[in-house]
Order: sequence, then structure tokens, then C-alpha cells
Amino acid sequence: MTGIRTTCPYCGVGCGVVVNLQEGAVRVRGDERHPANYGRLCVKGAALGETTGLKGRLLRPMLGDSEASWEQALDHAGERLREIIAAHGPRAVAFYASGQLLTEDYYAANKLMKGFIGAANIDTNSRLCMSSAVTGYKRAFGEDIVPCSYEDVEKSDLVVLAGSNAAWTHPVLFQRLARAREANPAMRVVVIDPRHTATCDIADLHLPLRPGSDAGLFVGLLRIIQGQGAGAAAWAAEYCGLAQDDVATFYDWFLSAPRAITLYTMGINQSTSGSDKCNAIINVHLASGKINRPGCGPFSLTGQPNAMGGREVGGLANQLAAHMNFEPDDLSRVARFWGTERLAQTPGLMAVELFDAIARGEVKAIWIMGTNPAVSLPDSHKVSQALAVCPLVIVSEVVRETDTSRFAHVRFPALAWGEKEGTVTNSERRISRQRAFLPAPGEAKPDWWIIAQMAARLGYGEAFSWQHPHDIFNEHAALTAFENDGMRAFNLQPLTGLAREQWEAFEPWQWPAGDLPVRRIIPVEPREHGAQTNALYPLLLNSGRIRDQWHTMTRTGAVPGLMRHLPQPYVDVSPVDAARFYLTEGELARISSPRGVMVARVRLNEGQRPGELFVPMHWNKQFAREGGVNALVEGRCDPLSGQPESKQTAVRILPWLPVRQGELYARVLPDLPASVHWWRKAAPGVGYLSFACDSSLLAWAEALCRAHEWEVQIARSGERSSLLAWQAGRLMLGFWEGSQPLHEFVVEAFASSPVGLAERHALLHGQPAGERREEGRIICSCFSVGENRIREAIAAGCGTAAALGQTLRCGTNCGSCLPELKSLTGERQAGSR
Ligand SMILES: Nc1nc2c(c(=O)[nH]1)N[C@H]1C(S)=C(S)[C@@H](COP(=O)(O)OP(=O)(O)OC[C@H]3O[C@@H](n4cnc5c(=O)[nH]c(N)nc54)[C@H](O)[C@@H]3O)O[C@H]1N2
Ligand SMILES: Nc1nc2c(c(=O)[nH]1)N[C@H]1C(S)=C(S)[C@@H](COP(=O)(O)OP(=O)(O)OC[C@H]3O[C@@H](n4cnc5c(=O)[nH]c(N)nc54)[C@H](O)[C@@H]3O)O[C@H]1N2
Ligand code: SF4
Ligand SMILES: [Mo]
Repeated sequence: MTGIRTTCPYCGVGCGVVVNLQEGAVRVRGDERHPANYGRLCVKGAALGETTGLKGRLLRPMLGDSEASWEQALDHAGERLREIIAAHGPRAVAFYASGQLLTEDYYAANKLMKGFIGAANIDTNSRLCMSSAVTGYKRAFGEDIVPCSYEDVEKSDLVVLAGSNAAWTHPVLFQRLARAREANPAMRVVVIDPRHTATCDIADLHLPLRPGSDAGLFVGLLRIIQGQGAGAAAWAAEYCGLAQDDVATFYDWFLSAPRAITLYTMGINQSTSGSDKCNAIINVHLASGKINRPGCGPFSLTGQPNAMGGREVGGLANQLAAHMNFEPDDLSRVARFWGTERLAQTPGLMAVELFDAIARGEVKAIWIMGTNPAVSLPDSHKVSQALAVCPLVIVSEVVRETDTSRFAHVRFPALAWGEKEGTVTNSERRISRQRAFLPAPGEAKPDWWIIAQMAARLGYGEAFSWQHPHDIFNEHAALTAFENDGMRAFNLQPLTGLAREQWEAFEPWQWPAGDLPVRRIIPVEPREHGAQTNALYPLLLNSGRIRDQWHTMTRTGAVPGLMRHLPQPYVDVSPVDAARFYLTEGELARISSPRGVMVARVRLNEGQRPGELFVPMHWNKQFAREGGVNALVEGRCDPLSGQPESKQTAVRILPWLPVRQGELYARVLPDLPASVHWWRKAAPGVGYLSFACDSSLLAWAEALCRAHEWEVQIARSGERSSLLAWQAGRLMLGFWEGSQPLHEFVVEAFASSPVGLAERHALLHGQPAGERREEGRIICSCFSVGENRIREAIAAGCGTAAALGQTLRCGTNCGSCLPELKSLTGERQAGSR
């Protein structure tokens, strides 16, 4: 096989990809030999080649808004850190890292903070993601061990997905499950989620439970397994707000299935009782013996590409390193291995409390690496205020502008996917190489190198004298094996002392989970979520992911094809609530909590329980005005894991009928007046946004164009107006107010120049020159097949997703859009209900 074999940098499935460079283009395909995906990719993975451009990249170190040399930037940051540590002690500084770092980077950051700066104030975005799962496993097994593999999902008789929308968030694993279910008609799939999601497409039973009530469902099941089940199904149904028959069916299936596996993610973890929910799930597997054998177990899926690697090196503030804890023997062992007398002796601050400590002035320096907390942490106004008052904010980033980097005093340019070298570990404990296939751009450097340089400036150069990530990997592997004697399951003994060539050629390798010597059933008392709905804030707001975007959109937001499935922040509302709150499909609404507000477009959704709303988590200040959900979310956390309750917030919703809405296209997007709402979208070769505002923007647009001395063409009728601006026959700006959404033909007009008079006229009136068809909303991102074309094909007789695939190719590559194709053809059945 030709090409460079590496790993997808998105979700925790950890698919292998093969990259070829052809005439400057980056071509990506699935790696047939990688055991995570055997050649398959989802839309995001398939579009990776379009994310490697350098537009918007941070390519030089920055001090404030000025470019600096590496020497200057590192010297400055090092000096400031030394001053702060000297004046206020090591606990006055903190690192906030990410499951998107490579294991080698992560190891270096943890070693510097815990081992040498001597405080444990390093936490990571995994706190928002996996920390409840970690607590659950540690309580049950004495160690953070995930006792399952992807093959177990395929080999099971009953697959339970709890709080997981895997069809969109772990698509390749979901496709493996979907195929296994087709091959084995006896296999059953249960989805536990308040919403009816794309994942329900393959569900035999969907349990749309009351938000936050999962522990009740699993506690009821445990009672039955333990023989105390009289009335358990009735009690659980009542507690969870489910039909008793459905609960009884789930329990029957679980008890009778020879093998059962539960996949769980953010609907379970992101909760003030997330750890207990994880243990409630683990408990039923322990009590029924459906664990540690093929097709069985409690399987927490990791979200980020290297969330697991972070857990392995000890990236969380309450872990030490290599699955060791803040306990005397472990502390002594790690201190001796690292050769340090400064090792932190107690856990550090966890993410939410860390930012509170920054706001209070107790932590005076924060170094953020590979995460965007101004968007992703709860209560984002508070987080922004904390960053604004923090005396030293250092950000290691790949992109230049993020909501977080706006607060940075020092910015370090990091190498991105495709440029950096190292390892990652996926959900099933499989370690794979990420390999570089592009040269380092500008002055960007690997994250580990930046950390090692800083260590040298703080006086610890010797312990960080690595020349290559391979050196770091070997040190990490050696630490896992150091004085292990079988005490820790996480033991990379077979990988210690790899030669450089062996590390370069490293094949995906899964570390053995062992046979779980400790197995504890942890008593769980179901607890309510902490969102207090009341007359003022009567609704519950849920948040999560959409199929084609990744987190804060720094990569996927730039790919036009990925922006066309769901191009704006939306809010899913049940028809009942729409009637109650005067909301209309496609119109805008303001959602607010006591913390803040967001604006989103209403989508009526029958799969949404009355009283509950759902919004995507992705939008932020780079892509919208008031599009971020965490402005509303409170920082309520699980007391054991420190994980915030991102899934439940009390809110209200009001329709917003702006006086004007429209579209703006420009070669370089201008700043809009501050009162205007806007949503930036990706389009090839042109800046593009939609806007909404309470007075017409036409005069503003005209003044802007006149100031540039562009030739201006204006049409107006009633509330509709449009404006085109030309320079030497080239379209510079297009503005439509009160008109239909436009797209492709306008984008094309920017590319074709000069444009003739008749075409200019047609364009001004929002019409394509000549005859052509608009795709509409893109459903199949792999082959760019839009809703309009799909509806036409259905009208012409394509009655099934399979028939659509034969005619239009949609759904025949990654399959992520099959649930939507099926709902368009009317094939889709909603679980049992
Ligand atoms: N496309 C895409 N894929 C991704 C990511 C991405 O940004 N985009 N991010 C990755 C990361 S880091 C992560 S952590 C994973 C997350 O993967 P998932 O956890 O699957 O994704 P979410 O959409 O956050 O939430 C899953 C579901 O939890 C449900 N839920 C909310 N409250 C409850 C509840 O009380 N009980 C139950 N049972 N369910 C509830 C929501 O309705 C939602 O459908 O995705 C990974 N994959
Ligand atoms: N309301 C709500 N909030 C949530 C969630 C939710 O479901 N609802 N989910 C939570 C979860 S599970 C997660 S994981 C978080 C994710 O939230 P974040 O971690 O904040 O999101 P990302 O956009 O992935 O941020 C990664 C940043 O690192 C940069 N980057 C990428 N590669 C590299 C690299 O190699 N080196 C460096 N130095 N930088 C790099 C990217 O440009 C980007 O700015 O959000 C959490 N927040
Ligand atoms: S499922 Fe998609 S996003 Fe996740 S690793 Fe595979 S290709 Fe990447
Ligand atoms: Mo995550």
C-alpha cells in the first residue's frame, strides 16, 4: 500500500487513514489494515484533506498582537512564570491541556507541571468529557481500565447505547454495529436518550427517558439481577418517565441475552451524578457476569482522538502518571523515576474550579494547550472574565484566532495534524501512530518541544532533553513498566526500549486489560440533575454534537462541504413547546438562562420531548454572534469527578422576529455593526454570512462599498433589497436583504470574472444566470448530494435509501447520512414507539 499511514485526529474511534499527496492535494482514504476501521471513514475523516491548508493558521510566536521570535516568546513566558512562582508559589500556575494532544506532548506537560514545577495544577478538557467514566472505572476496578473492544460490540447479542449518539459521534463504530446487526438478526439494539436521534435508526427499542434519570433505570435492573426485582420495572418506569412495558422489555432482553454490552458517553458522563451513573451501568454488568468475556461489558467510548492517551499519562489533576495515584508508594516511585524532589504531593485543581481560582486571582498564570475553554467550559462569560483578569495567559494553538486566544499574552504556534509525529490511544486501548506527511509550516513546532523549551527556561532542561517524540514514548513506556510487577494493568512493558525504526514502523497495538482482579459493585442512589426549572426558566436545555462539525469548529468550520448539512446554530423544539412559546419552524429564537443568552433557528422536531430543547455545542464567536451554548450552561459539577453537567440547564425561549434578515458575500468579510446578528458559513473562495437585525443594513452596505470606490448596483422592492459591488468587472461584495437564501450561483459569480451585464442583473435579483438547479441542504457530504435532488429522485420513484444510493450515490460511502435518507423516503421507524 502506498501512502503514509496515520490516524484520524477526530473522534475516539481512532480510525487509520492513508494519505497520499497528489499535485499538492492531500488525498485521504481509510486504512484497510487498521483494526479500528478496516478501511472505513466517516464524513469528517473523509474530508480531512481539505483541512490541511494554512489559511488562518498561527505560524509565528506572538507576544500580544506582535510577532516574536521563539527566543523572545519563550524567554518572556519563562521569565513571567518564574516571577509568578517565586512570588506566589507553584500553585499559582496551571496548565490546561487536551485530549487532542499526542501522548508524547501530554506526557511532557504532565511531567513538567507535576514533576518539576511541583504543583498538580494540570487539568484537561477530558474533565468535561471522560472524568466521570474514569471515576466509575477506578471505583469498580481499582484502576481506569476500559474492559471492552470494538469486536465485542459486533459479537454481542444486546447492544445498549446510553447517552450516546454514536451514529453522528462515533460513526465508523456505529457502522460496524449496524452491519453486525444486519448479519445477526438475533442481535438487539437499545438506545437510551431523551431525544430521538439518528442512532435510533437501528434501535429495536428507544427509551426516551427523563433527562438525568439513567441511574434509576440501571438501579432497577440491578435489583432484578440481584433477585429483589418485585416492582422494579414499575418503579423505574415511573422514575424515568417511561412506559412500563418498554422498561420491562429492556430488562427482559438484558437478563436473557447471553452477551450484553453497554456503550455510554456524554449523556451519562456530563452530569452532577455522572460517576454514579457510570457505576450503575458497571454494576449491572458485574452482577450479571456480563463482563470480561467476548461481547460483554461496560464500554465508555472516548470522545477525543487521544482522551485515552491523556488518561494513560495522567493528564487529569487528580491522577499522577501511568495509572498511578497520589499515594505514598506511587509518589515515591514516580519521583525516583523522574529524578525529582519537587513532585506534587496532592491533587491539583479541576477544570471548573481552576477557572474559578483564576477569577479569584489565586492562579495567576495559565498555559492552555490544544483546547478552547472560552467556548467549551460551562459559563463562558465567567471563563472569559477569568481569562481577561489573569496576569499571564499562554496559548499553544494551531489557529490564529479563537475565542480563547483573544486573551493570550503569549501565543505559541503548534504543529497540526499531518505535521506532527507521535502516538494516540483510542477507545479500545489501541495505540496507533500519527505520522507527518507535510513539512512544518512557518515556525510552528511540536507541542512537546515547546514544553521542553519552557522546562529548560525554568531550570529543568536536563529532565526534558529529548530530541524526538520517540525518546518521550520510550520514557513513558518505561514508567508504565517501572516497578509494576502486575500491580497496574496499564503496562507497556512489551513496548519498552523500541528502537527508533521500530517506533517509526509501529503497528496499532492494543494493551491488554487483564482480568480485572478487583470488581466492586458500588451502591448507587439515583439523584436528580441540578437544573432548577421554574416559571421564569421553564425548559431544560440539552446540548451536544452534530454530524459534520468538530467541537469549536476550528477545522471543520472551514470546509464548505461540512458546513452545508447544518449551517447555523439551531434549536430543536417539540411541536408542543413550539405552540406554547409561539415558535415557528425556520424562525429565530432567543434562549436564555440566568447566565446568558444564545440565538438559534427553530427546528420543530417530533423526537424532542416536550419541555426540553436541544442545541449544538459547536458555534462560537468566530462563527456567530451569540451562537454559543455555554454562555447559558452553569458550572455545576459532579463532586467526585468534577465533570460539569453540560446536558441540563434551565432556560426560557422567546421568538425573535428581526426586522431584516439576509445574506452577505464578500472577498473579505467586513465587520458588521455591533447590533447585527450574524452566522459565518464556509464557501469556497469567498467570505459568506447570514445576518439578522432590527433595521435595514442597506445604507450601511452602500456606504461601505462607496468608501472602497466600488461600482454599486442596487435593487429595492418593499422590504427586499439587494446590492452588488464591482471593481473592474469583478464581483467584490453581494448583499441581499429579505430575500431567499442564495448560495452556489453567488459563490460562482465571485470566481467568474468579468461578469456580463445580463448576468449582473439576474444576480442582483437573486437569480442564477441561465438554467441550473440548487442542491439545497447537503444531506450526503461525501458526494455533495442535496435535499432538493434527493426529493426529486424520490418523486421520480426512488422509494428507499438503497435506491437513492443507486441513482445518486448518496449514502454509499461512509453511510452517516443513511438515517436522514431513510427519514426522507419514509423508511425510518422510530424504535418501538
Ligand atoms: N461529529 C462529531 N463527533 C464527535 C465529536 C464532535 O465534536 N463532532 N466530539 C467527540 C467527543 S470529544 C465526544 S465526548 C463524543 C460525544 O459523543 P456523544 O456523547 O454521543 O455526543 P453528544 O451529542 O454530546 O451527546 C450524546 C447524547 O446524550 C443525550 N443526553 C442528554 N441528556 C441525557 C440524559 O440525561 N440521559 C441520556 N441517556 N442521554 C442524554 C443527548 O440527547 C445526546 O443525543 O463525540 C466525539 N465525536
Ligand atoms: N455545552 C456543552 N459543552 C461541552 C460539551 C457538550 O456536550 N456540551 N462537550 C465537552 C467535551 S466532551 C469536550 S471534549 C470539549 C471540547 O472542547 P475544546 O477542547 O475546547 O474544543 P476544540 O475545538 O477541540 O479545541 C481544540 C483546540 O486545539 C487546537 N488544536 C488542534 N490541534 C492542536 C495541536 O496539535 N496542538 C495544539 N496546541 N492545539 C491544537 C484547535 O485549533 C482548537 O482551538 O467540549 C466540552 N464542552
Ligand atoms: S469515525 Fe470518523 S471522525 Fe472518528 S476516527 Fe473514524 S474517520 Fe475519524
Ligand atoms: Mo469529549
